[in-house]
Amino acid sequence: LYDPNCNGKQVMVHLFEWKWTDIAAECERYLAGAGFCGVQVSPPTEHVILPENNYPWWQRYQPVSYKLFSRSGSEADFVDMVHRCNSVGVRIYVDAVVNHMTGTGRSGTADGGSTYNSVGDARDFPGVPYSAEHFTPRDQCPSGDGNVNDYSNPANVRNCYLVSLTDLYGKLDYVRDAVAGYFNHLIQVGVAGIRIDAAKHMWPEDIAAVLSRLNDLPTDQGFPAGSKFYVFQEVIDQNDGAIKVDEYYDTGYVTEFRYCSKIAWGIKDYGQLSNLIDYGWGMARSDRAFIFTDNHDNQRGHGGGGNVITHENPRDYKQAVAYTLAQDYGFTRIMSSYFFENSDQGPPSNGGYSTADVTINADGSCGGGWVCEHRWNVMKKMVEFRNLVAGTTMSNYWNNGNAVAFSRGNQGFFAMAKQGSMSETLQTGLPAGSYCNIIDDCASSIQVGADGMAQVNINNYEEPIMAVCVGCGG
Ligand code: LAG
Ligand code: CA
Repeated sequence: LYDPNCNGKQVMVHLFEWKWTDIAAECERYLAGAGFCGVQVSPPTEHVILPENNYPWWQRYQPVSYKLFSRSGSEADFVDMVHRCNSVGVRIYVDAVVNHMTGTGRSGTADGGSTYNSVGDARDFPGVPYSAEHFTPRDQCPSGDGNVNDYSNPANVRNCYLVSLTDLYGKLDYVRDAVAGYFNHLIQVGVAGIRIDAAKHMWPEDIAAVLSRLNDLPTDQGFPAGSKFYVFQEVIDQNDGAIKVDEYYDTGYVTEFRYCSKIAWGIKDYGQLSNLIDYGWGMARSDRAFIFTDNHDNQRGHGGGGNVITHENPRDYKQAVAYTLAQDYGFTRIMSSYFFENSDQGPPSNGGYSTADVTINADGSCGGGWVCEHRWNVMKKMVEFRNLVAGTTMSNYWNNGNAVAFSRGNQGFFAMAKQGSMSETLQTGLPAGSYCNIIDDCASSIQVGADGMAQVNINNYEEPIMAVCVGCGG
């Protein structure tokens, strides 16, 4: 439940809207070598198709059945991806949408062939199958129009319809069995874990009841006997309502959205980095916190939005991700995006509904509208750093408001300078020796004396970051 099942590796990447064929190739050609734990993939289930909205990315958050057929590919493609990624030691984590089915008032046939009808009182999803009695009864929802509109009341948040999405009645054994059946199918294929979408809108005991029905992970996909599904739950707790992240600790990790605001603030004002993790704010304890600088929602103003740093500001973004991976709080995910002009826009396409391939340029960057932050040199090097220093704590913390530095046990040392330069004599915590900066591909280095002190110089406006470690880099 709490182990991502990736042999101690520390960083997941969300390949938002990528096709299964591209993810399989990315595992083999890049992620395995770069030391990634695994990939969060977009929802793999059959979903509504919305030409009238120009096939927005969010159509995949309106499932029609648990058949593995989506805009990212067929079940055969999905299985092939999971197997190929597992065989190079990169795990797959599914974005699981199980709080609800489609929005109300929708009907049609999904891409895997299942029909759906949520018009009027109809709640027909024969592909599962679900029908009207499997949705939360109206009298359980204390809101005037049946939609979530009062975050101070848990029954409102969890029993009403989230943006008019037909809400599954998680109290029922039938619904629990259906959702567990979907998850056990993923497990049998070799998926290592899930993000539970909209977990805040589900009762923790309903999630627990589903998880209690799950099988162990299959040994034929390289999981040690007795391995459990890794679970991280999307709970947006910004100290703005009745639902708190700690209600979900027994059922897995929780997304810590306050970290997104905190790191954005810290990059703007380095002084704030000193108290980045603020348990007074109610931030999740480290061994339950699932953290990220931005996600597919808040990078485009959805899911509550917020003040976050994204790839659109590369200089700040590199600092935000570097700091996130350097410090010791939480389990980390990095975002891999596509460029967009409006917040509904779907992924790069071949016209209409068909998602375009990810193209890889000769220099290793991506083309065709894909940003591929995870391929930026700083990100790749910091993944190496985080894996290497795993298990050590931060110490020798130094921060003068313009530059910051700290060590990770006696394994690593990190420094960052907001204005692009710094020159300080600092305690590195490292054994004596010469260490090169992996961020600039070892163009610069530091000499650590017998007392652990070193002269730390940074002179690089675009990437004002230093990361050195025992046994990394050149
Ligand atoms: C999540 N977290 O709790 C996802 O991270 C978030 O991306 C999902 O919303 C949400 N839960 C439901 O799974 C996304 C979009 C919404 C979109 C929804 C369903 O952010 O904008 O709603 O997916 O596709 C759309 C329309 C709404 C409409 C609704 C139902 O924007 O206006 O009411 O569909 O028809
Ligand atoms: Ca609900």
